[in-house]
Amino acid sequence: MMITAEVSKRIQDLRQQLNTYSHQYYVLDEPSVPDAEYDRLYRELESIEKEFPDSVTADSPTQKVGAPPLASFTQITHERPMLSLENAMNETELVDFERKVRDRLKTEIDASVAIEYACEPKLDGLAVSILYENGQLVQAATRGDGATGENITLNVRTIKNVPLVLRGTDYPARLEVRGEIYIPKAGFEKLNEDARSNDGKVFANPRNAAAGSLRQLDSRITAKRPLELCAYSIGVVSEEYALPNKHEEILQCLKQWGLKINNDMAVVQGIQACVDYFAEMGRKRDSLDYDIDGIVFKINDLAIQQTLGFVARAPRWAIAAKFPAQEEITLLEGVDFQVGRTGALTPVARLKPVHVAGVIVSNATLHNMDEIARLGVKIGDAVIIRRAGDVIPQVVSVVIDRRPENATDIVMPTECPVCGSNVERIATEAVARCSGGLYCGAQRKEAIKHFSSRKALDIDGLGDKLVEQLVDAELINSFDDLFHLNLEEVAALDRMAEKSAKNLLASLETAKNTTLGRFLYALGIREVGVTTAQNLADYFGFLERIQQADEATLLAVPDVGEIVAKHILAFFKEEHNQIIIEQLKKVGLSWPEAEPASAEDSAGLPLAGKVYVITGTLSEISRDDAKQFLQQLGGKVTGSVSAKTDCLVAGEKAGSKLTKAEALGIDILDEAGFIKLLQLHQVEGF
Ligand code: 9MJ
Repeated sequence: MMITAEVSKRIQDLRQQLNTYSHQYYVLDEPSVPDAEYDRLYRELESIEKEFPDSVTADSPTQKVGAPPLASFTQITHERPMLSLENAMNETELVDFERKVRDRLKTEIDASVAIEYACEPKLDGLAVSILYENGQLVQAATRGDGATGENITLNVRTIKNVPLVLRGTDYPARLEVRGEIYIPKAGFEKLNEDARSNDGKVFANPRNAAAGSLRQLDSRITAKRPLELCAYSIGVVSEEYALPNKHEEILQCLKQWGLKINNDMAVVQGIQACVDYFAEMGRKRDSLDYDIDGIVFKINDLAIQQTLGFVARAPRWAIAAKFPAQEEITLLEGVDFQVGRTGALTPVARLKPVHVAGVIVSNATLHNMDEIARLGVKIGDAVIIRRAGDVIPQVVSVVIDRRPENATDIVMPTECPVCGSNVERIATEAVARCSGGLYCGAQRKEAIKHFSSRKALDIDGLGDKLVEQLVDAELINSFDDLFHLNLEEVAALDRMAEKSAKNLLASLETAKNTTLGRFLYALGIREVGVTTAQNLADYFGFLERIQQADEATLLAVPDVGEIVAKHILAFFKEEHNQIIIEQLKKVGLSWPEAEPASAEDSAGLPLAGKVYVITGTLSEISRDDAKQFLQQLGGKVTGSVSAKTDCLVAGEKAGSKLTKAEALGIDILDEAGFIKLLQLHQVEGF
């Protein structure tokens, strides 16, 4: 079919709009439209391109999904070699670096003039070269040995923040962008979490994950990995192009042309300021979104860089100062099994204490028995552990060569290490559980922590440590014991003054007046989260009706599927749970009970009969408030999208619920649309 000028124009507009939105989202970190709007435009472009296949160009935003697999990578010779960096292992070596620079530049820089440095966090990924010709991405290569690398063009094209077309018009006809491709911390955690639950490949660290993702012959796999590019220099540039005089200005050009540069970089005067920057970033290291292994200091003035030149394969005008390593070797001395609220037993590695990136580590998680099998780890092994940021330290791998003869297998205990009850593993689950329920001290502690938590009974002043003390001192064995505590007992506990003891007793009194939803959530029924608990409360209105409900009735409640229904039935069938509920009522826990709002009650309300789900991040309004407003207008709010859902309110970064809603053809409201809805119905404050 011939393409009309009108369609052609629409294609161009859509591509430009999508590129702009991607740039705002992935490069500037400033999303300007909800994901749903982006997706709508993307789908429109996709469908036009499907109708007019000849209109598809290599730089279309739809072409970032990967291509059929290659048989092998070809080699690319870098027009200009890609350099490595000299390392400084401590402050003295950094100061020495400047002294050597000054010695070489004696005739050019007066000793009284400070040298200016660009300080850049050193990302731990893979160095790449990306070539743009007339603004179009034409080639990408790994650094390789610095002289030749592998052609990874198809893979790099799939990376979300790598523009297929440069922005603006004032870029050189030929431009080689150099930078690091890496996986941010959150993306790495999610990648491994997904791999653990789907038997996929678990990566030891973000660097390996980035390397493994980039070196895929099938770029459609690369497209699914959370890779990012951070540009930090240029290689070849058309001769006629007049470049600025400072490294920092080149980075600003790259930014204008649509490439991400590091926002945490700084320009400072003199090596002492570099030392200070290093110390400050060292303090910030754990809280950054991405892993760094040091700081790169580069002389900012390009003329000075030129004068200094290179030695071997590293420039004389730059140096990398290294941070302490995030991975260390230590010994696995034993494995303990920790028991959680639902009885799940988690194996925890007891390690010979070792310093990792400034912190002494003596425990690491081993997740579950499948993970132990995957690692092939035994007690007595030398293991590599990794600590990055606030994430719990992980056992990354075993140093098999160092396995002692007396290394022993790790076995799941058959009895709970805390209470001695049987440990059971359901064939379909990765976890094994203690069958002791609230008889088990560990489960009791966790259950009481949950019972008193903010979204449950919200008992002010009853923190985790205090719960542990109370259980250990056998002052509380079950929920109702909390309400029998007396002042002397509480005040006698460690770190408890009389005033805080009084406050605790007062909050316990206050917490007795609760709601049915909170009470149900506080009971800790498996798979019953805040939303499901509230839905049960709204649907039944009375606790007794929930206790007596059969499976079919439970399934009618929004959000309740077969698994949840089974857990609810099993919970209320247990005699000791019935006793706990009776005891709680006896000590005075109460909540307003009322006939559930029937369709008739809300009939007059504007959203009567409509079922909403809220997902993603809302910026103007909290999710709790959003829910209340919808309910106020007669709507029902549930936690998961199904055919019963009428509308999904999708904030930023909405994930699988949005995908599902789209697949089911359910109405989707972004935040702006949601606020319009509230305005339309004259909700106060909007
Ligand atoms: C990293 N890895 O973040 C350089 N790097 O410059 C930065 N690496 C580099 N610069 C010249 N920020 C060679 C390598």
